[in-house]
Amino acid sequence: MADLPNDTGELDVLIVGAGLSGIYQLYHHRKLGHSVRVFEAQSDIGGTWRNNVYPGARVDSEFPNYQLSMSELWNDWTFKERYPGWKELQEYFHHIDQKWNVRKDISFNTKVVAASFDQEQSRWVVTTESRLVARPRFLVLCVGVCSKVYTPQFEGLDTFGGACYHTARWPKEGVELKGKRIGVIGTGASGVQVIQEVGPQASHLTVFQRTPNMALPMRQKQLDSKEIENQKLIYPTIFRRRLQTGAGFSFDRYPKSFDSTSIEERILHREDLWALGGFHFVVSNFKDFNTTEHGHRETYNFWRDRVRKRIHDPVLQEKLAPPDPIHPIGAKRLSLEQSYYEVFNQKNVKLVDLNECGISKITSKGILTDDGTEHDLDVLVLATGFDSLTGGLADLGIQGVDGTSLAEKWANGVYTTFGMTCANYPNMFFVYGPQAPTAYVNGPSLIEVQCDWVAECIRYMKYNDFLAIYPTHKAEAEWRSTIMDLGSSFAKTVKSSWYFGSNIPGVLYY
Ligand code: N01
Repeated sequence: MADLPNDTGELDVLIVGAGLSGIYQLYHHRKLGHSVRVFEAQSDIGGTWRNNVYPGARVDSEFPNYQLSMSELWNDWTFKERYPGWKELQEYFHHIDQKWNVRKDISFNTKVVAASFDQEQSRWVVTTESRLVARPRFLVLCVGVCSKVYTPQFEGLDTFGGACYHTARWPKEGVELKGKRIGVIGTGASGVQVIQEVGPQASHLTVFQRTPNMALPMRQKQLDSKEIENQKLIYPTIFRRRLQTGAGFSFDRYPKSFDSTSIEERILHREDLWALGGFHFVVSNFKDFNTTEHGHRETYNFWRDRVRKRIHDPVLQEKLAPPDPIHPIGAKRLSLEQSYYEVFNQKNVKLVDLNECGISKITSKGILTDDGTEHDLDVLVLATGFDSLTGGLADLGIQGVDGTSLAEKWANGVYTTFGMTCANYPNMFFVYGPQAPTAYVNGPSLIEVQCDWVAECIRYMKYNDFLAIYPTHKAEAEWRSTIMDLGSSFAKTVKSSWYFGSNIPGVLYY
């Protein structure tokens, strides 16, 4: 059988997905001497960073946090920017491959379409689009949160005569945007990045905004390689520290509470965070800044006033940085920006507030809004996000031992244990998925914690000749209740957020 180690397709472990988590999981099983294979739907490694190659795409996690912690990877690798872009991240993946030769254990262009558990043999039977069949004892799903793109059902989308791209399906060879009339729908992390990048190139840019983004200054900079070599002396400490903090970064909340601090200390601390840039403004804020009403308000007002100073037009100030917070800080993903707000001062850039005037339909020439205006476009960019938390997993066609698919199991709300396993799905694990800290933390930190646990669990199962492991329904119900208690107050305050699955019509996460 092509691409599998033997004719029966039997393996100890099958991993689905060759992004950072899939590769790190592979590393573990090789070390443990397990027979292991990775099935990857795309034609190369990199996962999210293979697909998200839209103009301006870069990671929002500050250097050196966004990388794996093993010294064999970082001792001769140096990022060049504080927030590396997609090209540099792809180079990082190639560096990993040079070190570990991961490609030899990966079947590319191999999309999993069905899987069920053979209880007699205690093995998964996994089928791919090309009819390859693998029979692993353990199935580890590493498909990430960006594998299933979300394109809203705009009327007439297929009639558009220009070029139309979702940010996560951007052509690898790039797109000529200079001098074009460009429309961008969506102002999430992808929208902010693409808008600030294409604004200066376009002959005209129209931004269709539904919810303003609370974007923070990135303060991007080039890194000095000599400085980094010195910093490497403390990398082990940094990587251990990121496992001890709330958001998986090497920095954490300010240990003082908002109310116990003088107004002077509050002002000076916020100024420091603002100058540092990035997520420091929220992650290193007072420990109760968003749980006390006045702490939250003071923080929001600071952000709003700083942003408004950068926008010339008072109407645009209101729309991009509204007088009052639209939802609690952190209930939706904040973004990092470099010149996002200045772009709206350009004469060739227009903001359409979809709350005042919605999209009526897409026409052959562009976008028709409810007020009868037709916005003519050459290029339409859909920065409309992903069916993030459950979409990629549910799409794999996996059936539990009761014959229920994951999509059916989660149709009335998501049930997992620890966001990593499911009742009725023996020997199946997932990483960076729903009901885990996924949305709230630095990716590699969580990936290492979860992958270490999964690999150790599989090692223990094999060592003790245990046949199957799965959680009970009671454990799932308890975990769901814990998650609901943690997130439901936030979830109720936002209309749509991928953090709660509520960005996808019909998906019931909460
Ligand atoms: O997607 P999103 P994203 N009509 O879901 C709008 C990771 N990531 O691709 O806010 C009009 O956040 C929607 O409006 P609203 C990262 O974890 C990371 O930007 O729902 N508009 C919103 O503005 C990130 O959080 C990086 O009102 C519609 C936008 O589309 C996650 O991926 C870079 C609409 C979607 O925003 C997702 O980010 C890229 C409709 N029908 C991605 N439907 C970095 O690290 C949706 N929208 C930098």
